[in-house]
Amino acid sequence: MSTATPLDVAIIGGGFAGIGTAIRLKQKGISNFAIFERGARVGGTWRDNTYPGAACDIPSRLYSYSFAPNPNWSHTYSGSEEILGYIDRMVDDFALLPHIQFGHNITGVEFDEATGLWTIAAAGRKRNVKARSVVVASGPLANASLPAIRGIETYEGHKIHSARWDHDYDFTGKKVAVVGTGASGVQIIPELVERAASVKVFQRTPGWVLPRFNRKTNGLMKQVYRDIPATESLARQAWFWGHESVALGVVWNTPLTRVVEMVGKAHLRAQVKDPWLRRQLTPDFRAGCKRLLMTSDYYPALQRDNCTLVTWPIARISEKGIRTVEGIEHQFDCIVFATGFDVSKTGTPIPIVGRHGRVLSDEWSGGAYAYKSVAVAGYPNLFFTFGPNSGPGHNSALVYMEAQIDYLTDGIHTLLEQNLQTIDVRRDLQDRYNERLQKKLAATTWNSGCKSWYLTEDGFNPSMFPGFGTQFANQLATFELGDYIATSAENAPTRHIPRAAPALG
Ligand code: N01
Repeated sequence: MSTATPLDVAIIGGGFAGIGTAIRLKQKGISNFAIFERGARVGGTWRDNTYPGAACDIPSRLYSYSFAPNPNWSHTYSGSEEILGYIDRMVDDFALLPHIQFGHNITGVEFDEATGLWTIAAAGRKRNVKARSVVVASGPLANASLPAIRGIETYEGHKIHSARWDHDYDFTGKKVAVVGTGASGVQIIPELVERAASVKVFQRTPGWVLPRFNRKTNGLMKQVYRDIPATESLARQAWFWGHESVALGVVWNTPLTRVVEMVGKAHLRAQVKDPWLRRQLTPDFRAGCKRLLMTSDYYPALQRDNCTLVTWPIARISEKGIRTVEGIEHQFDCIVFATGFDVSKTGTPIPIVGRHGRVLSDEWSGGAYAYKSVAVAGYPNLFFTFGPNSGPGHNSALVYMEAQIDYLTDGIHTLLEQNLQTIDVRRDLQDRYNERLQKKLAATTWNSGCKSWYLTEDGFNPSMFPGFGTQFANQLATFELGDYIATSAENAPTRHIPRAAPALG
């Protein structure tokens, strides 16, 4: 059974991308939309990642939307709580709450050729919702991933994943292990050494660590940002161009990559005096290949008396702790897994069935691809945020997200205003776009030989955009209907404006 009147837009996910999409739709006069959120509050990755020390390593003025500026950021870089507060505030300021359906875990979307509508199904709900267009805004870092280490299920102590923090667990006096030294691990470790009796850090691959200088924004500056909004926008521009300039050394494997590495090595030398520890912490891959780690607290934390770095590979997890390959069993009260996320690079976040029963996860089995990261031929009126090849290595993900949101909401606006039944991206354009993209990726640091969550097992890169943020935004600056095959809607559903988003019963 389905609800009678179709939505104009169904947005899947109430994180940064879903909320940004909703704001832009409203600003374009589209209000017949719903956000389906599986959790009980908005915020996505910033709702889920509440581990101690969780913060963004991109300056807040740039890690926010230009259409929702915040003059009140407390520091250059903000913690997760402040970022979550910003997302909550956007919901209030743009009156989005009536559009949000919480507790709706979308289990699949399917296109119907006859009506030109998508059917959206949610777990445990008998009724489906129909929508003329869908925005998949569920994000790549939504599903926490425990590593497939032998014996992990036999461990009798406490297990915590960084993205599912247990705030009731008291670390005081505890023997703790941290597995993983990526962007999350390096933020957690400095906090845990303050609380636990001992911390052993299990490092598989040392990353490139660059210093991060966080400054408090004083009251006067906040006042200036509030009173003269142009200053806030100027500051954002300055941060943007500063990050853009880093692309030359981080995105591409160039002589400037060596300069980034020199900065990383100088930081290591300045903070770690012991040559053996320095050696253990020295990366053996090009800077930028894996995500750069921005922290000035990590190396000092590792050298605290109660902290030990373990570089022997893990053989298995036992009932009492972690056994490394040389045969030592390290015993713990608690193991913290900062081991990242289950990123769907070769499938789709939810089952997506397009024209003539085609299944997107089958088409993406060798690696995901799309046209300009947002649309896929054969799946009309459906758009992705943070879709294939939209990741930056050097700039703010929100700048990239904003460009996608503006483009796809223009597309939806065109669909509705011209009363089209479908807009389906041209396959020839999509193929040409991806051929060029993959050629360009070959010259980037991400494809220079390390293993990361950006790549599939076969080394295909469906994650990152090989260029400057400016190029990414420019390619999405105008929604060209000519790039799509459009069909008119003789019997397109009549639009109506509901008072609140429909729940799936
Ligand atoms: O996850 P990761 P993360 N045995 O996948 C190790 C964003 N983020 O949660 O490098 C032993 O990067 C793994 O080792 P290796 C950001 O986009 C942003 O830290 O694969 N170790 C690695 O050290 C980031 O890229 C912010 O050899 C194992 C770690 O676990 C993304 O989230 C802050 C293992 C996983 O690192 C993910 O970051 C935090 C095993 N079996 C996160 N399996 C900002 O500030 C995995 N590892 C914006």
